[in-house]
Amino acid sequence: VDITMKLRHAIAADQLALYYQPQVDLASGRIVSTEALLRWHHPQAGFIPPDQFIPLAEQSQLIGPIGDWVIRQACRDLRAWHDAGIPVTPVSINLSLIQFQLGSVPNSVHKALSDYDIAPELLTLEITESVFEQHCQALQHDLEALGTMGVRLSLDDFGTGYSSLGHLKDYFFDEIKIDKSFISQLDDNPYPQAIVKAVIVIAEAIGADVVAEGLELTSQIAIVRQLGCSKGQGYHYSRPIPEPRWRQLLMEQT
Ligand code: G
Ligand code: G
Ligand code: MN
Ligand code: NA
Repeated sequence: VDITMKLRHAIAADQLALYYQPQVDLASGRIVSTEALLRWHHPQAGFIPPDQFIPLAEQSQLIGPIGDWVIRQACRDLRAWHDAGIPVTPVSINLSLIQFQLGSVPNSVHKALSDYDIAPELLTLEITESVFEQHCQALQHDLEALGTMGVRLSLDDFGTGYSSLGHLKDYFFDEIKIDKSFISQLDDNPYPQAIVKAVIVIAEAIGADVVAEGLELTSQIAIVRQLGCSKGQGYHYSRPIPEPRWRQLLMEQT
């Protein structure tokens, strides 16, 4: 309750920040895109991890304004990089189901893209697979509207949810992210390898890109590449970093 009160003031008090984690082409090691991850620094309580405050934001519906802040901040950053002459890559942001239930997502995205004059294909919306576990009237319609708008849609944490394949039948996704729980087991066991291979084949069949998450070891990178995955992210390449360092990385790559 106390922390929810603090969270209520976090936007106005300028305590939120987007960190950026590179997504790389596994063959060349080049950065091709990035995932924006929300961070909250409270002046007294210190760093509060998203695993703690996102659920509170969802319960209190603060995820509405916080989610809108994330959408706008990603577009603001894209605009700033572009204006600084930095060759930008697409940015992925994470969305919560509650944001769709609150009914604001397509409008917020459309307004942010238009206010900051950002090409829709520079924005990818990650939706975690668990959103499909609860009924949400708006979801199908909103995802279609967002797809029509031209933003990319990504199915996050793939393989961890209930009835993963059903979602691929009912919705269109440009990208599938293989959950890090599969990647962390790749070395030990043939079954995760078989499953990752199958996901890559399914993604190819439906025309979706695949991103391997949680790459920490060169051995994991070698295995996912051998299985046909061309893109990944993880601590091996970089942790999520503050915007100034991300900007530096982008500039160094030119
Ligand atoms: O950054 P980290 O790995 O600690 O993130 C923990 C969890 O918080 C992940 O599931 C991630 O998707 C989620 N998360 C991070 N940033 C955001 C955000 O901006 N919005 C939502 N809804 N979830 C986020
Ligand atoms: O749920 P989602 O995939 O959006 O969350 C991404 C989370 O995974 C972020 O909190 C990020 O900090 C974390 N993450 C990114 N790379 C790695 C990694 O290589 N290993 C582990 N354990 N976590 C990672
Ligand atoms: Mn994600
Ligand atoms: Na994920």
